[in-house]
Amino acid sequence: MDHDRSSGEGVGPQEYTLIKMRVQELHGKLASLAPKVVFLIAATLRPETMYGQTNCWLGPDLNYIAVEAKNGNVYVCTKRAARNMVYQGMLRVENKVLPIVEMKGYELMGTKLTAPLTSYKTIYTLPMMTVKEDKGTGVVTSVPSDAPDDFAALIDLKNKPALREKYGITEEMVNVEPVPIIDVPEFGTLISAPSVCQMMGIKSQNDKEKLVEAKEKVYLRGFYEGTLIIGEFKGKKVQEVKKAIQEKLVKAGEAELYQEPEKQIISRSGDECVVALCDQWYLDYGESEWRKQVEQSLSDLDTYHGEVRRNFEATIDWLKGHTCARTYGLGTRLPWDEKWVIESLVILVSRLRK
Ligand code: A2H
Repeated sequence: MDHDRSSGEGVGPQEYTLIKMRVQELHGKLASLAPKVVFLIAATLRPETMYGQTNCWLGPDLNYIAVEAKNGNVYVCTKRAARNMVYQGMLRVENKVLPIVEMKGYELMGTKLTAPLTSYKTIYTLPMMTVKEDKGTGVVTSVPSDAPDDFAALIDLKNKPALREKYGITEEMVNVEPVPIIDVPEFGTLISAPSVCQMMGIKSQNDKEKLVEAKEKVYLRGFYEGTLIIGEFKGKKVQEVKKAIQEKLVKAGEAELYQEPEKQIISRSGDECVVALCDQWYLDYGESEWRKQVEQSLSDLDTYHGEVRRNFEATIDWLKGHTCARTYGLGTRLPWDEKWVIESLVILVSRLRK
């Protein structure tokens, strides 16, 4: 809860779609996992772009672990992501991270993967220097047609043989081209990310400032004005089909939903907080009968100022389920489920009502 945090007050959960990229052959550090099915799981906010995947990014110097998923498969991701997953019922063992294998990103470079929706039968893991350990799973799927970061990192590898050599990457592994998947009116028939990068003179992933600007341009246009030009949802607006594509991937067992704090949250005991899926009691503020009564009361009330009335109306409109109980602290026990204590602010409201 907010008052248990030493930093990160008000920070909420961020949902990602985890794309399951199956490892085709288990070599090196992953060899001991056979005969299990192993996936690198990439966190994305844009599941509708998966038609355009050309490769997978790992941070070469980041630490990764392999953990057993609930369904018996093995997932590869950062320890931090696994720590969120064990509290969301996604892994075999709950509430504790049990790594089966630990490895550095560079030990996984050049791994052959099978990814959903893309027309490339095999995609490879490649190094990207800007992959963050404290975001998503540390595994990033690459869609160079629609993500300037992905495009810039890919041209770096194509243009720099020394960089490829350092990580054992062959020319064949980077012999991929951005796939046109989303049509954006302003860019005409050009593919968004490559054309914006070219216009802005972006030549490498080191052009950090320009990349920030390019990203804003491409993402906003792609999301609000884009139309898919490939696959089952061809001809539909990106905004309208994003959810349907996400659901389709999840149903087919090709993706999972995952959440983590949208920014770092540290508890008063000094721990990094996770998003946990918990049982919880809610006050059903959105219930239509209750709402009608509240609206009636408000209409009978003299608020003295229109602004006050509008604030009440907006809040009544927005409030739906609101958590109302906690497991510790001072307070009154919930009469029908005594392991819970009624949240103190809720008591305050009921006293005010009296
Ligand atoms: B997105 P936000 Cl086509 N380090 O997926 C760096 N970047 C990471 C990451 C990490 N650890 N984990 C995820 N990401 C990327 C596709 C995509 C994405 C497209 C267009 C935009 C876009 C293909 N790459 O992101 O900071 C992933 O790239 C736009 C923001 O949580 C993920 O979605 O907003 C996105 O960053 C999440 O970034």
